[in-house]
Amino acid sequence: MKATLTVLLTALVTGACSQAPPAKRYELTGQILGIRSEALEMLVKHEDIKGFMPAMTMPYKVKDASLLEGKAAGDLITATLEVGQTQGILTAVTRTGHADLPATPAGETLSPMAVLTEGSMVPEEILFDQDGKARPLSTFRGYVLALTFMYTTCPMPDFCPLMDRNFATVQVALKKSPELAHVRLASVTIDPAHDTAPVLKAHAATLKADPAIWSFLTGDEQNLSHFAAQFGLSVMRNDKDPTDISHTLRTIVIDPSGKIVKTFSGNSWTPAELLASLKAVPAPRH
Ligand SMILES: [Cu+2]
Repeated sequence: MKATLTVLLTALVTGACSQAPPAKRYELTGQILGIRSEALEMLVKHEDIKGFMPAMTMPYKVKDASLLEGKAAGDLITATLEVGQTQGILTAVTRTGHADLPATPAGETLSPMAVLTEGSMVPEEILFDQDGKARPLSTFRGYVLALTFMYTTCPMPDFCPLMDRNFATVQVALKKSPELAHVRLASVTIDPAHDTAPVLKAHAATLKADPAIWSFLTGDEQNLSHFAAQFGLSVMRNDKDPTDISHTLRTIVIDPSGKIVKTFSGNSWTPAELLASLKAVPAPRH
């Protein structure tokens, strides 16, 4: 018995050190709403993925260009979603038919209001931090701020969890760079109903977020959706299922006067790129 346990433990430890855990595979059924060949990406509106995530509309990377061949917006598909440690990717895509596109195209094109451009002032927004303290956006004036959007239960490792990992990497760099002591990070939840202050506080702890540098912010759901939309971020909620949130990504660099310096779309930006853009903003004079 003891020997068996030792063998088992050794196997577990060796396995953990030598290789990443195997990717999990899920079958997905849905419709292609758009294709970006150059990014090896398709926007898919899919049904529930049993055991993984609710019905959503999201961009997915495909493993290689051949999977996009002969596919067009409107195609009905079945596909295999392979979810590893850091990303989810489609490894097989089969066309099963074709249907008209939904009347309202989802995803990047859906932007219900004018998007703030670089150089415009970020409007005031009342937010609350992970301690439940009011944190109006204007309290970040005088700092260079990187702000992103996420939610703690996002199931896609290369979406919100990637934003968290990138910010964690940037925080490590900030701590080593006294010349960047005026930089702050803020992660704003798009799921305030679930992501209350205590939930955000626990989430921040798992990421080793230093509250002096990195805040997690929540607020009123409607206000937050409106706030996020101003940066071009689309959030679509399923009225019947609160866990079903389809969304895009935006990360914004804001200067000490409250002006937008740069907007990163999607998930392909790197911590080094964000750091470079934070460094390029002149430090505030005190
Ligand atoms: Cu997400």
